Amino acid sequence: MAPITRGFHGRRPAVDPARIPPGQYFERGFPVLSAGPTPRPNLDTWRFSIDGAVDQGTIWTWEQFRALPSETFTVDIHCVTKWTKLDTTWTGVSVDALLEGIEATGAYVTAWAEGGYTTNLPLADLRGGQAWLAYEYDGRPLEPEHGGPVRLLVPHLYFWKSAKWVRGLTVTVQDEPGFWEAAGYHNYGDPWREQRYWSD
Ligand SMILES: Nc1nc2c(c(=O)[nH]1)N[C@H]1C(S)=C(S)[C@@H](COP(=O)(O)O)O[C@H]1N2
Ligand SMILES: [Mo]
Repeated sequence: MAPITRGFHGRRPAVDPARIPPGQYFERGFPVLSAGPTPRPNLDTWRFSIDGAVDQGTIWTWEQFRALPSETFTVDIHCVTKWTKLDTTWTGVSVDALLEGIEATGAYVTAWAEGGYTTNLPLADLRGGQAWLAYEYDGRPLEPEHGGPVRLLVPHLYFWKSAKWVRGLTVTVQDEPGFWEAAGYHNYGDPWREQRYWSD
């Protein structure tokens, strides 16, 4: 029988400070931040689209979307309100998989969500295994409060870029500030360069 060392069992592992971006604090919980009510879309009529500056617009039903190849991945997330959550595990479809066979003629994307939320990113930041449409968190269907049925997940940028209840990606030729970007948040939002506001 393995002896139990008292005082060691249950001790919290130290958080590696190198994983916490400047100005952020380590958060164990999962705060909810929404600029509006939580939508609960009907999956029978739900659609996801890629449109705008592309050779061919594409629309997926929920069934078609769920038939796309998925990945399970573990990433750190950083909210501009200063919390950082480490090792969050998600399942979803990479944006690379969605874009397969679609030729983009613009270099920017506006991700838009049910309820009107938008956020803009360079298309390059959604490619190369850096972004997903996530529909499971921690092995369970994504809760509505956290963006279920599906949210964008772009963990290398501040979390406001990860649009909850995402319904489409519109490729644009010009970079067009989204909801928070137009309200003074940084246009790009790299947490490691602490790009919180336009002036940063
Ligand atoms: N559609 C939508 N997506 C959104 C938001 C929102 O208000 N609406 N808030 C953003 C912000 S500011 C953050 S920090 C994260 C919060 O995600 P969470 O509630 O799952 O923590 O979602 C982002 N995506
Ligand atoms: Mo946020």
